[in-house]
Amino acid sequence: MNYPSITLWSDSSFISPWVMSVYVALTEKGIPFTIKRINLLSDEQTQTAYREPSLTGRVPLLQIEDFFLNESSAIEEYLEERFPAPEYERLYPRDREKRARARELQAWLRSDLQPVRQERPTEVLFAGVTFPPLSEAAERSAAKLIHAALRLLPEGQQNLFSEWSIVDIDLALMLNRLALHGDPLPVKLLT
Ligand SMILES: N[C@@H](CCC(=O)N[C@@H](CS)C(=O)NCC(=O)O)C(=O)O
Repeated sequence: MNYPSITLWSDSSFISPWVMSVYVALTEKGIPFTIKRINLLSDEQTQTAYREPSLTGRVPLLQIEDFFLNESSAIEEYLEERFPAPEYERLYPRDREKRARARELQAWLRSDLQPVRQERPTEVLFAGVTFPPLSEAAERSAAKLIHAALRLLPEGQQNLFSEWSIVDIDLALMLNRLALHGDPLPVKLLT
């Protein structure tokens, strides 16, 4: 197969969960790609080259030939259409309603739970950094996350939708902000 030239742009420290999600999506699809790193704060020359084609100036940014796309879940939906199952690994559930639920969860994980994201940043995941105990707001936010995860995860299963999907990665990354920090989680979510 003649693959198009694909580049995934990441932050230079590899601490973006959204870059990781797209990295997993590309890897699961089995498509060859290269990674370019950008120092979002200081590397002016790279920033200029990066910012022009990027709509949002954020990472991840996917480049396929001369097409550029930001926003991790939009990238994943695009990859799913462009490299569809069964030839390539499926990223989203087969079933329509489960697929809708998966998109719902992706949108929610990317837009809500700000206190957890602030007080348990991804340095917890990728650098083992520890932070002060959760504030009340973060406790409430964590409780919402736990409630949703318990409700969605079927008993005795490791995947949300009875088959692997990219949303398993997104949810695991969010839960691991708490788990790897030693914040309490129900046993069902730890195993
Ligand atoms: N909703 C976006 C979030 C992207 C995002 O927040 N990226 C951060 C790194 S984790 C970033 O680029 N921050 C630098 C900036 O906003 O200028 C996605 O899912 O791709």
